[in-house]
Amino acid sequence: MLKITSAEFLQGVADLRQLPKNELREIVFIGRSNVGKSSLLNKLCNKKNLARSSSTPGKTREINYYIVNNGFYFVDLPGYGYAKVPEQMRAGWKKLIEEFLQRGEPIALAMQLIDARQEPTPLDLMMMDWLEYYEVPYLLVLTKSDKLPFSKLGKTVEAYRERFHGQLTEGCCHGVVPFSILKAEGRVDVLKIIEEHLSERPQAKKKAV
Ligand SMILES: Nc1nc2c(ncn2[C@@H]2O[C@H](COP(=O)(O)OP(=O)(O)O)[C@@H](O)[C@H]2O)c(=O)[nH]1
Ligand SMILES: [Mg+2]
Repeated sequence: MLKITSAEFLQGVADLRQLPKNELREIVFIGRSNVGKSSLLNKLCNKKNLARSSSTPGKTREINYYIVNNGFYFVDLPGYGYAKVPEQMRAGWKKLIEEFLQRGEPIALAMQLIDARQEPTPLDLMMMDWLEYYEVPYLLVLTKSDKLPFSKLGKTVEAYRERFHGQLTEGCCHGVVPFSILKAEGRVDVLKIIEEHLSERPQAKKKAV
């Protein structure tokens, strides 16, 4: 299993011209404000305050780069879905995220976070459509899984698998993993999948036969 030995904040990026010069492979974290993105990042790295759990949701409009093991990046995309964000800022957010995803190759894997207790929001579904469109492989992480009773959680995971990772869906979803910061449920699974994707070389895009 992947062992994280170092993780440091590198820089915030508000414009793609500011991307880090050293092009390393990226694990990208996506989700609405308050879904548990910072908590997941911190837990994976076993660092309490690597990613700040922001008290003002929707405030971070920058893409945050963290350098991990001096070999790859964790990339925290700005959270979405915060009601008080002005329309103009929302348009800026869309443009930034789409341009970011279009780069394709450096992205080894995206983590799409959804609260285990909730249905995907329209913005979650839009994000997943973008991931499919730009052929970005992604893992669906169901956060705050401790808040559901065990049996309900099992059913929820199954329902998500069927919908996004079933035999009939040939898309980019590479799995569904429940996660909780209490007892670090899901940490090992997530780290294993990250390792698999980092060791795969970027390939030419699949062509339909
Ligand atoms: N019970 C529980 N609470 C969580 C979990 N993950 C995050 N939270 C809480 O949810 C809130 C938002 O988390 P945060 O990581 O800041 O979300 P972000 O806005 O997506 O970065 C915080 O109060 C966290 O303590 C979890 O697995 N279980
Ligand atoms: Mg955060």
